Amino acid sequence: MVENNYWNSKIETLTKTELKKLQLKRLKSIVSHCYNNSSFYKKKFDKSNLKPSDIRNLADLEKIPFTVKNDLRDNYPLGMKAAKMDDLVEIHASSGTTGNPIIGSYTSEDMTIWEELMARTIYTAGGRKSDVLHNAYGYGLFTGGLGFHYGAQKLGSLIVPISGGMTQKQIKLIKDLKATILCCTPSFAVYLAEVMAKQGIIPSKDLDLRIGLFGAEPWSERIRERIQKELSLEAFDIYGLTELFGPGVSIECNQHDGLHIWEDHFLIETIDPKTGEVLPSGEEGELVFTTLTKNALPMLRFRTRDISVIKEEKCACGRTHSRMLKIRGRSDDMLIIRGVNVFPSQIESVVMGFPELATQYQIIVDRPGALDTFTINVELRNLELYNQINHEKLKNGIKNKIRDITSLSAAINIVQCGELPRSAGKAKHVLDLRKGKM
Ligand code: DLL
Repeated sequence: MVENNYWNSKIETLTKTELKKLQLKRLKSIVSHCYNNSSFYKKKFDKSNLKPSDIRNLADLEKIPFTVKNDLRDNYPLGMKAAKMDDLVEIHASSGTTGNPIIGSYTSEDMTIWEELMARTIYTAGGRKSDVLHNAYGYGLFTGGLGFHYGAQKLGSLIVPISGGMTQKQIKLIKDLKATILCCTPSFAVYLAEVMAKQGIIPSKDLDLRIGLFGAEPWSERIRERIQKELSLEAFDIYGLTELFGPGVSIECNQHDGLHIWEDHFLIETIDPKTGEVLPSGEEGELVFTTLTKNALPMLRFRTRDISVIKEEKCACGRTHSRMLKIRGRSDDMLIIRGVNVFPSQIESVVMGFPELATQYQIIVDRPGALDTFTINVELRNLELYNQINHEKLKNGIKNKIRDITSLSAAINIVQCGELPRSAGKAKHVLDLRKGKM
């Protein structure tokens, strides 16, 4: 690989020893920053009888307690921040386990780092200044749209900030502006391919797409093959989460043999999701990240719930930063529907708010074509209600509440009292029929 294929060759090809030295320096500094500026972390450290000076080498990381999604929820909206309110310049958000979203906050220094990370990420997948980047990730609170936007601008590419939806317009602009990079969820890419095929568009002849940057939800090698063939482009997996800036935590290089994690900004561990025990690299487990450079909302040992395997060996592309294999699944019950994180408990809280409904409910997610379908079966509290209530009004009431919380439109089915399956053991509220179709 030639030198100019790196965004920052000095950083991307550091030896492991140099990388570890940099990580330790940054770890010590971020731990002190957390202790001195975040009451949340100070309390956590004090409770464990830990002082920043106890972190002397990378192995000492294990002394620090984990941070979990619930910490962010419990400290909603900005209770975990480690910067002054006045120094915050932006926030992003994703769904939490209840009605409260998870808020990620950024100082202007954080924004500069994120923009640089995203530029490096797009560059690693082959994106260059001369590219036209069609960005169909959602703009707004979601980190996807703006994350790509900032990175592409740093790179100097032409960005088309179309956001999600408007499929016809997307296709028209991809064609007319000669987009070369497509950024969207993999399921939207499949959908675009389907609509294009119906319109008689042949991507290899009619379009200029050459690269796709797909992430925000799990996707398989089967989907990759399909997208590559149907859209005539090279598909790259990109990973990230709101708690760790957003997209730009890791990306595949042209070897497509795992996603390089930017280890100058993140420390990575894999743990046994049941016991919390740290696993040797190469073993499958839950990914745990420590941010080394984030100021507003640093994450010390953040449990992602995402299951993967870490490969430490140097990649054939020349980069030394470790790789994570494609996400294998999650260790909690979070669903990702059309790229949006949804917890069954969010749906439950809506159902429980309607006195006409029983406590039974069922969430059915499927992917009959390219896009996810999202159906909620709810059951009436007693038999008499069936003829007494206005079904349409109740359905719309539930639908609107679900949309408020998840931003998704769900199909609601009201069934008669006693119709939904009961279980003797753990209630099974979720039927994810997408498995095997992805
Ligand atoms: O989905 C950030 C992102 C935007 C990544 C655009 C890539 C592209 P959240 O909404 O906070 O952030 O959701 C984070 O999505 O914990 C994973 O479970 C899942 N996820 C993200 N990327 C991937 C991926 C964005 N490439 C959660 N493969 C994470 C599998 C992914 N799952």
